[in-house]
Amino acid sequence: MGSDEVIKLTDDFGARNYLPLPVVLERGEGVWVWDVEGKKYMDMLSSYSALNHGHRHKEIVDAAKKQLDRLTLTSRAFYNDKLCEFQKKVCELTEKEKMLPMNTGAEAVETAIKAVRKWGYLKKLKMQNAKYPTDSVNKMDNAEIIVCENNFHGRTTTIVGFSSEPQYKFGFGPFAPGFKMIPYNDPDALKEAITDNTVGFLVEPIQGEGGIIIPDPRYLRECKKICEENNVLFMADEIQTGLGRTGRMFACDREDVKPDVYILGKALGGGVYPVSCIACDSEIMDVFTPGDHGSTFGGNPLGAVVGIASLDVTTKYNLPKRAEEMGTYFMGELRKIESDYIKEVRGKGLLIGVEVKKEKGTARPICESLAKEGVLSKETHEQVVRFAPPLIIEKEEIDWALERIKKVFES
Ligand code: IF1
Repeated sequence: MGSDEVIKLTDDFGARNYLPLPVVLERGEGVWVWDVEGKKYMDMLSSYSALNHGHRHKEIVDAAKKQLDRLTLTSRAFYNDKLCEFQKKVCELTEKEKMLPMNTGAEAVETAIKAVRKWGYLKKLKMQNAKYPTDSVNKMDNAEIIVCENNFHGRTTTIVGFSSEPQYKFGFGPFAPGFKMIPYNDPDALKEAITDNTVGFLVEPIQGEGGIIIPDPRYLRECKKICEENNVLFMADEIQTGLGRTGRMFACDREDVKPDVYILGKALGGGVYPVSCIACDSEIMDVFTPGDHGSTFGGNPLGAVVGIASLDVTTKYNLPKRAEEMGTYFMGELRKIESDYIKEVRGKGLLIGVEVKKEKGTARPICESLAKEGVLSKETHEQVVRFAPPLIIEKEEIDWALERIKKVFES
């Protein structure tokens, strides 16, 4: 089928919850993808940072293929022989004592919310002796979690309930209580918002969907200190910024901040399979007792093998360092482009945003022109063109993209 027919069929039988660029992809390899007419594109979105390893990384695909011929799913009613190795790897990487495997990022965020709330009730809000099922669950309804304006943590109704983006909320209420919103990049706002009922602070080290918003240096460190002083858990959503994207293994590493709870996803699945998790010490994770929480696919052996391979490839090829080096080069070259469309080029590692001046319109037409030139990107928050190529990208490939990006921005 040609692109037009695929697009029509997709629109005829599918929900209209996206407005994709008119590009119909059928094959991917490394940083490259091909459409059904055989046109070649460079993928500079990486599925919003889930493709840090590029399309179909051989070592990840080979690991998955081998496991597909052995065992794919057992549920957690039984053990499997791969999850333990994946758990150990994540704990070593995050220097945390325990991890809990889930599938999508939103599920990991929801898991972190449940862990931190229950930790709050049992270990902070004076309900140490609360016993299930004798104690009324309804008494446990005062835990508060602080979130930031312009956050993006996923699409479940609990999560969109604390979004500041009206469209993500419109028509989906009523929303879960117990969340308080503060401005991003303002440690004093955090200090003022904390009450005796505050159990957690949920934050993206860099706001992706918010438009690649990079907080001041020391922001994360100051917030971590405020959390420690108030016995509030620091929950880092590293689903998009983690695993090398921003030039360090975790974006929190830039400020030597060790979150109380890591929330991971996207690239953890190697661009092959949905894998997410939270990682934290036993003092928090042990609030979960058998039957408290779970999921059909969380911790399945196929996902575990893909997760292991994803982490092995990330460390073996030192993808964080590559992101730092290639990102510095890429941003340096982007900043040399002479164009009265460009308001600012910002980013960390290979999470880069080019902000288009409002008076010149939105970023969408730029993304459409870039796609015609063979560069796939995506606007974020109207005005920003996001460039987030796979971390395996070579300098020559960046130069290939720069030629076309220059042509679009200079024309
Ligand atoms: C869409 C945005 C990016 C995330 C962070 C949790 C999640 C995401 C920091 C949830 C997911 C995705 C969702 C996808 C587009 C993309 C996105 F534009 F929506 F906001 F990357 F910036 N925390 N982000 O970025 O993970 O449940 O999706 O696995 O919803 O269209 P998920």
